[in-house]
Amino acid sequence: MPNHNVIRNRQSTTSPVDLAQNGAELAGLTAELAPLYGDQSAVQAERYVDALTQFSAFAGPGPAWLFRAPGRVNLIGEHTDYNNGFVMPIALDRDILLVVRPRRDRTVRLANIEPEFEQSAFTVSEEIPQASPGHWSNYVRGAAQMIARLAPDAFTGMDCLAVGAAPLGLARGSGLSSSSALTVSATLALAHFAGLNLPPEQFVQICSDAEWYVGTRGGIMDQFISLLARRDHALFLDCRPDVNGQYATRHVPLPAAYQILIADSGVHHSNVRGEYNKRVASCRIGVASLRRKHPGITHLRDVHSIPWGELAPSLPEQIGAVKAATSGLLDTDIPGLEPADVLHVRACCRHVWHENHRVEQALAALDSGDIAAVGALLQAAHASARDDYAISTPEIETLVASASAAPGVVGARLTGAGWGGCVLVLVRQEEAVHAAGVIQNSFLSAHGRVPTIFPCRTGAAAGLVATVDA
Ligand code: NG1
Repeated sequence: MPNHNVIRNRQSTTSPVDLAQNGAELAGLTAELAPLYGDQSAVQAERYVDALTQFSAFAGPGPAWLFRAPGRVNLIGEHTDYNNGFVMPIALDRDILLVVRPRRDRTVRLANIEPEFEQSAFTVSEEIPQASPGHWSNYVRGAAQMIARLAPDAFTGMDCLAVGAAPLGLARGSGLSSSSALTVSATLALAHFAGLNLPPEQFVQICSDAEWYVGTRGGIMDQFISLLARRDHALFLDCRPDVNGQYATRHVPLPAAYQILIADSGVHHSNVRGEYNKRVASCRIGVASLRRKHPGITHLRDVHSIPWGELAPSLPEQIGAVKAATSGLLDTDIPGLEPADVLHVRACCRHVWHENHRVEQALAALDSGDIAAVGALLQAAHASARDDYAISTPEIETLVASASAAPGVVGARLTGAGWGGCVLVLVRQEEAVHAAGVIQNSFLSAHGRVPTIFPCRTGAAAGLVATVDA
């Protein structure tokens, strides 16, 4: 279980308010946060102090535990994780921070530093009812239910203040995985207080199950990169476990002469989403259709080495949700799927099959330093996400088109689930600022506002940061 404890049990008697007013203390905290945040640690120290101040107003003075989990951007490999395929995410230095204190009465009390996210409370059990659909507390409820099922007697409760990074660009639905960062940090806290020391594979599965509780039939990419992040590296992850339930991973150094920019379209999807689950359904129907010729396969990944041209004729171009269910091609309940939905099975499978190959090719190109090839793969991945997976939007298209034409840019693509969110731009270091200006101007002309663009600074893995007095 990750445990950074960079601020080693800061048991000073200094209150957060004193800390904020005491320049020397703040400088000390900044230094202690440097291993996690590098040149952003002064800003982060202020964020931490603010968090502790608000936590003591919420829960009263006393000890507090600080857990954090990073957001992520995905270099390449979109919608492949739940097909047991390949992905290559990068952890961001933008994270979700939880300030927590355990309770003994099986109650979880939740507050959020952003006032638009209302407070919530629930009793811990193996069947925790959801708050209203889309309520932020559902991610913590899901995590608590999973931990309670695993250790029914160990877990008690907690007071918890969530500190998002929305002002830092980690808004919900931005495709930077803030929902998983919340789920991972909550699971870290809950497992910690339940005395559970879980292996990464099991931890990741619990987090993923917690997101299924919320409603998204997602994969394991976000949770893995959160746990295994390494500075200045992407993570190549094979989402198909081996016979022992282990996953193959490899840290891949990012090319030093290049910068990744993240351009936020400002259009944010809700993570409880029928459109996402429709794509999941299309892939499952694809597998069921292919099973007639290739019995025993469970995921699209299992036909990775069979040429696409041989697979395509077995896949329906499209099929209605009702027909898929009555003909036995879709045997599980998928939240958000409506009887009138039409599923574009062949195009979805075509995206996934090719995207898996693109991730492998991108890994080889990064290994050999062929950045032009990486850029071409990013462009191809975007075209496939737009044309075959149908997850782009006009705002995303403006960002990708203007980035692709900007000087020094080698490739740009939609990153994350889609339907808005962010675009990743790979650009030569020295031209990054200029390219960002070009993209912002084009977007302003097309949509009447300036999009946020920020450099991707890699972040550290999720974990317990410190225990402190709040
Ligand atoms: P976003 O929406 O970017 O956080 C979602 C899924 C991922 C993956 C990507 C698409 C969850 C928690 N996250 O990520 O697993 O499928 O879409 O590649 O479901």
